[in-house]
Amino acid sequence: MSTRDVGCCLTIAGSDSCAGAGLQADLKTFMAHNIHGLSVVTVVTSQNSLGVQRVFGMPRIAVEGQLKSIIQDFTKDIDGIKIGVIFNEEIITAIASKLNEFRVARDDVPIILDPVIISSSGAVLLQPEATAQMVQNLTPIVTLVTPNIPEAVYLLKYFSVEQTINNIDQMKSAAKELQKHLKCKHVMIKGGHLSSSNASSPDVLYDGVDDKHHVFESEKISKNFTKTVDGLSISNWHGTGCTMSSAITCYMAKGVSVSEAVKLSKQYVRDAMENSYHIGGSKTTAQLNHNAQNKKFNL
Ligand code: PXL
Repeated sequence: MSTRDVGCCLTIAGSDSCAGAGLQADLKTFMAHNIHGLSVVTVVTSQNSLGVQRVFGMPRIAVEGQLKSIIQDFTKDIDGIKIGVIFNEEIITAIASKLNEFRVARDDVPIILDPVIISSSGAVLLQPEATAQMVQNLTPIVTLVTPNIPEAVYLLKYFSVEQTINNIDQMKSAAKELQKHLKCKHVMIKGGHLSSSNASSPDVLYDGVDDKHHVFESEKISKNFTKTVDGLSISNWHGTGCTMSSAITCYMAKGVSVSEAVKLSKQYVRDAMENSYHIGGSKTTAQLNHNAQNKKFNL
């Protein structure tokens, strides 16, 4: 971290036209943490509160061009990097080659990958044939990978590990197994999809450097947990995964340990959910409030 009092993080992610997820969620999260956000666009999605209608991947040259401009000018400024939607082989190749260049000068910068595979409405955000490229060239240079349960199951299956994840013990073994195969430093599995009857949503971190598990318990942040927002019974908060991984990026950029960063980011997401509001046609989806800390200044 430099002596300036504003941090600087980069998000390499997809654009969400309703600005609840993707790079828009990342930039809001960065700003709420007093961090200047840089952004590289990988895909442009057409979406609204009802779902994702279209996904347009950027050409490789466009991703490379953005990263080249950022690296040329901001290499010494960047404190953390978050990666979201990476979509296809050519985009992953561009990201991996440019980040390898960046890492020659800055191998101290934490890189957090949220392995987004499919949107809640079913749109493909990682083409199946691109998984190989991701695990060969990208995850080995990543500090922390943050799958949710379906993503963890999908990735384990790619490595021929057939595992169901229904409880904390299975989350623990899955996180450790994934860390070994993905060759990243740490894996954190988000428990929002855990099909348990209780209201707990545990996240499990496997710290591959210290060979240690950390379990973070909290009230459920998931589809089964409903809350009344603006008179509607809300069961879905769009962009919680993006927000959590970008909040972790902020805390790690500030020099906080990976386990402390996960704990703090859970609280940030919780506050944004508690203060959420409703727009658009969906009767079950609310928007995260990234301004929760400043609510008292609202007019
Ligand atoms: O929430 C995952 C996600 C990330 N990034 C973009 C998305 C979505 C889900 O729809 O559209 C751009």
